[in-house]
Amino acid sequence: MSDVQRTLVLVKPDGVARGHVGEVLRRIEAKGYTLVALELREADEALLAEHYAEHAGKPFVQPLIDFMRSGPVVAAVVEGQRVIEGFRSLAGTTDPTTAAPGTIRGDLARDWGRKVIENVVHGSDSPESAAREIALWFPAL
Ligand code: RTP
Ligand code: MG
Repeated sequence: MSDVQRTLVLVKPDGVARGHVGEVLRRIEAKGYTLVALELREADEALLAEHYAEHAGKPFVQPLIDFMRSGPVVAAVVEGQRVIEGFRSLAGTTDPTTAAPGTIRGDLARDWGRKVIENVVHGSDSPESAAREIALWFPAL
């Protein structure tokens, strides 16, 4: 059964600063997914507080927002059959130290001993999150 989805992908400031934008997009395209929107931008506090609303109140949320404001991010909407799950699989698990080699986080990220986990990319975790996040980052879509 057809289950074409859209997901929000972010290349986080660590990924942009370390020159991994092309590599992340290359992996998305090599997998066969389609880019439907793409933008380099600086996210503000309000956008990030909304984006991370599910984490409100957790101790890492403000350090996370500060990290996400430390430089530009690349925001993309990516489309494909089961792409939400598929991109999470390409990204690897949250902690880059143990993320599997071959995944974006496993190959391109590591623990730098900082306040928040820096792991190069974000991907929406469910159809509901994807719809909410795409509306937030790309309201014209
Ligand atoms: P993401 O939302 O970025 O795709 O990552 P995720 O689903 O794998 O992880 P999530 O639990 O949603 O956490 C969002 C991001 O917050 C940072 N984080 N830091 N204890 C910590 O220092 C901590 N826990 C989470 C990470 O950047 C994580 O990706
Ligand atoms: Mg998440």
